[in-house]
This record gives sequence, structure tokens and C-alpha cells, in this order.
Amino acid sequence: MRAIVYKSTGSWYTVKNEQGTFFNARIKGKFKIDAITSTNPIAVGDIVELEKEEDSEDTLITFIHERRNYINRVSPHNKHQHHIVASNIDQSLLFATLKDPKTSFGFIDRFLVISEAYHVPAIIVFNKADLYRKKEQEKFELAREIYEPIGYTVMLMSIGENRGVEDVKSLLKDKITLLSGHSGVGKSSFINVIFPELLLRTQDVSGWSGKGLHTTTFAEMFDLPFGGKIIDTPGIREMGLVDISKQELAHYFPEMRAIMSDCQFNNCMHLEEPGCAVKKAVNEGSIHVERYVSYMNILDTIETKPY
Ligand SMILES: Nc1nc2c(ncn2[C@@H]2O[C@H](COP(=O)(O)OP(=O)(O)OP(=O)(O)O)[C@@H](O)[C@H]2O)c(=O)[nH]1
Ligand SMILES: [Mg+2]
Ligand SMILES: [Zn+2]
Repeated sequence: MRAIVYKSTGSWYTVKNEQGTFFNARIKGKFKIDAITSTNPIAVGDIVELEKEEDSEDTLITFIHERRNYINRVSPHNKHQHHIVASNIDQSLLFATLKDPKTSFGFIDRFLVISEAYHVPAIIVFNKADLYRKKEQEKFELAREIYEPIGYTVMLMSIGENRGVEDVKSLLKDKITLLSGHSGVGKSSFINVIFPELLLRTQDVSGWSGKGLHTTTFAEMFDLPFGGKIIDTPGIREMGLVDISKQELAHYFPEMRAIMSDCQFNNCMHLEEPGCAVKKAVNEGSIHVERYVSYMNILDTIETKPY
């Protein structure tokens, strides 16, 4: 019997079959998939096969169908292990805030690199617009200037004042959407406002400490009443990059990818090499310097693989 994984809490999975019935299922024995060393063999969004276990009433996951795509993160506990956040998704909404908490452009860039690497279209949603004063408003305008010309949609929303919520909601119909972002940016609040019956737990305003309390602790998928699915995830503190080499990093910056074939050397890393088209574009202003700084910062954090 075929089913989709809606929630994974470690050893138990909530799955839904094609008739719409939910089951609690577990996996039996060892489960090796692909060549990924991940802390979780099965992720939200996976399409699996179920069987009833003999001698008990337990439902077992016996097979996982090939993933169309997935989003992978470095495990918060062990940087050599990966954690698959979700699979088989159509798009990813990055929730960012410029106040309580602050999302840096560096964080956004890392997120976009991962989305490019896994071929998942990404949209950036700036929430808590009601808290933005002049400084934050200018930062938001800068974000637009940086991200829109290179092909990303940038939206402004205030769940608190119900501004822009309908525009974001209209992106969701009939798609499987992953919500990501720091803890406290309003991911669960957004699901609650578009789907009030759910009543997800959100952070207490008075309890907001600036540290990010991770109110949501497991990724979970929900069927939207108007068609489509949305996946709520726990807040991300740091965006570790998985499986991306120094040499390929520039491919995941669309504005660099577009011109790098003009570099004099085909193994150009776009640093100090002569005849570098990327450096030239940065100097001329057609590649935003903030993006180039992010590129160099990310490059610095990628470990060179020993051969
Ligand atoms: N001022 C303001 N506060 C908001 C807005 N949206 C959400 N909040 C508040 O921000 C806090 C955090 O919201 P959550 O929805 O729990 O955040 P989350 O992204 O799900 O956080 P984690 O589950 O920890 O990852 C709550 O107190 C919300 O009421 C907004 O547009 N404006
Ligand atoms: Mg949450
Ligand atoms: Zn170059």
C-alpha cells in the first residue's frame, strides 16, 4: 500500500495512504537509501510502501520510492551527518525578518545556494513588516534590489496586521511548499492564519528572548483546504552546506552562472585570477557586491576534500 510521510518524530512516522487514512508506521531493521549518510532514513514528503507486520498490528514501511528532490542540512549535532528536512517538494518559502529576529543576507544567500543545488525554486518572504521602521524598510528595499534582478521573488508580509498574507497564500495552491527560516520568524503563525483549524503551537510573544526557542520541533506536512500541501519546519540556526564543492559553488549563484563561461580560465574560482568575468561584473556593479561577499564567505567555509 502506497502512502506519503506527513511527520517523522524519529522512530515513528505519520503516513497517509491514497484513500486518505492516516497511520502510525515504523521501519523494520536497517534501511539504506542511496549513498546518503543521513540521521533520518525517511523524511517528510517521502512516498513509501506499507505492510502490516505479521503477528502484530503494527504498520511497517517496507520501501521508499525514489525522491524527485530533497532538502538536506548539516545535522545540528554532528557536522559530518546530514539531515533530510523534506523531499519531493515543488517550492521553498524562506521566511526572513529584519527585526525580532534579524535574518542576515548571508543566511539568505546560503539558503538560496542550497535551493539552487537541489533544484527547488525559492521565494523570499519578509515577515513582521509591522515592526519595520525606516532602517528596516531600507534594508527591505535593498533586499529587493539584490534579489529581484537575479530572478528571486521577494515579498513583504505582516501576519500581525494581515498585510500581504493573501499574496503569499496564492502561491501555495496545488503545490508542495516547504517553509524555512530562523526560529521565531512566523512559520507556524503563517500556517495558522491560512488554516485556522490547525491551531499549531507558536511562540509566546512575551516569551520571545531573542535566542530562538524552537517552538516547532519536528517537520510536519499539512493538506491545505484549497489544494496543495505545506511543510512546517523547526527554525534553522545556521545554514550548513552539504555536498557542495568549492569548484561548483559559483554555479549556484545564478548571476555568476550566467557569465562565468566568459572567464579566461575554465577552472576560475573568481577570486584573483586574471580575465575573470565575475570580478569584472562586480567592479562594474552588474553583480551586487553583497552577493560576491557572500560567495567568498561561503567559499571560505567549504572544506577542501582530502584526496
Ligand atoms: N509583530 C509580529 N509578530 C509576529 C508576526 N508573525 C508572527 N509573529 C510572532 O512571532 C512569534 C514567533 O512566531 P512562530 O510562528 O512561532 O515562529 P516559527 O517560525 O514557527 O518559530 P519556530 O517554530 O521556533 O521555528 C510569535 O509570537 C508570533 O505571534 C508578524 O507579522 N508581526
Ligand atoms: Mg514553528
Ligand atoms: Zn572567474
